[in-house]
Amino acid sequence: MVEISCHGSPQIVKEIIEIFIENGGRLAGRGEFTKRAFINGKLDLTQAEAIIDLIEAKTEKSASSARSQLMGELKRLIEGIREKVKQILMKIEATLDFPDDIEEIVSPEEIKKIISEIDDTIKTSKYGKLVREGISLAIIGRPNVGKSSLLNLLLKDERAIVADIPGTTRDTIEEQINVRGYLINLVDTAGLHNLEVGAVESMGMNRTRAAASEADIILFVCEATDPFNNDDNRILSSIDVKKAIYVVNKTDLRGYQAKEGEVGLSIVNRIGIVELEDRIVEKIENIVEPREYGGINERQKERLIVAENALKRGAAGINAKATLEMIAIDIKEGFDALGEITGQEGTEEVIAGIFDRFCVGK
Ligand SMILES: Nc1nc2c(ncn2[C@@H]2O[C@H](COP(=O)(O)OP(=O)(O)OP(=O)(O)O)[C@@H](O)[C@H]2O)c(=O)[nH]1
Ligand SMILES: [Mg+2]
Repeated sequence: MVEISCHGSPQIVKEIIEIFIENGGRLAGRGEFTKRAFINGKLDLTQAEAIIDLIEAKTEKSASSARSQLMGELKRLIEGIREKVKQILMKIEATLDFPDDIEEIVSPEEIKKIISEIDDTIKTSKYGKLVREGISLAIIGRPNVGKSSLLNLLLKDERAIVADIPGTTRDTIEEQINVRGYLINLVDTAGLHNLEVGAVESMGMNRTRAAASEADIILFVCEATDPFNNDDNRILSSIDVKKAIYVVNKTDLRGYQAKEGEVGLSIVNRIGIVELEDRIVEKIENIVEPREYGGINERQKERLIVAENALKRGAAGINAKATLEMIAIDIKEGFDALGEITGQEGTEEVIAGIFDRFCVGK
């Protein structure tokens, strides 16, 4: 390996690269260095994927999840499960020529234990999705209650226009924020009301309704001067209140005693923010069980489901006294699917797909 230190001007770098290429060198491909580490057995596929996760990590929790996967946490887990499947497969294969009562060789309970281990791992995909993609949180309420002010406050930036005119926000505004290490996709929306509206405002309100139904969490905002009035209640009846955190804003205008399950807020006086964050975190941790370390990604989840289903068929086969060959086919399918997670099995295509997500130089 040769490392070149040169002056940083693009022209000098370009000329040096050209000299190398003229002499038989070539530019590295996407993720080529990581791919080589994978091919040489220094990393498995889950660790290679963790490198992308780490590069893309936007919050502490995203980074620590990626780091634990990079250290081989998931690799060891999957290899452990796969080893157990292999033991079963070997037992079946060893007795293929001496057909005996299959239940004496492998019990369905043994397979069920593995299935439940796989199931536990699949459950971590919720946390995996949270740390990779974030959780969606929509700010919903009637016009002028301070929704955009709340977005700006949480974002610590004057992103959205705030004005004392109902109907200021026409379109949804999306931004990512970090609340105590959790990645949140925050959506500010157009205020919902029942008055005559023009075409643009009505399109905006349709987007609000879509945002409310897609959100994992809804910040329902109303005003301390007139909290939970008919308009508020009409909105509340149109959303899934299980997802809602009730926020009563503008408590500076009129003293408001927040009831159980409500957060009193004054955005102008910056009062109630810590409590609001507490509620958001609480809500997230109700939806997704917090974990010390990583959750699996969509690819890994899909392969685990394939493995789980194959093993279920294998266990059913044993119960139904199917032939050893038939049972072995199912168990082997499970074994292979697990191997595709770590990259011990699998096509060049899958592997190429993973490294294509890298940038050059990684
Ligand atoms: N007194 C007081 N005024 C506030 C507070 N929060 C927001 N406001 C004011 O309320 C008005 C409306 O705020 P916005 O954030 O634009 O309200 P909105 O809910 O986004 O309104 P639409 O986009 O029209 O639906 C602005 O004049 C804000 O300055 C608060 O805590 N106290
Ligand atoms: Mg607004």
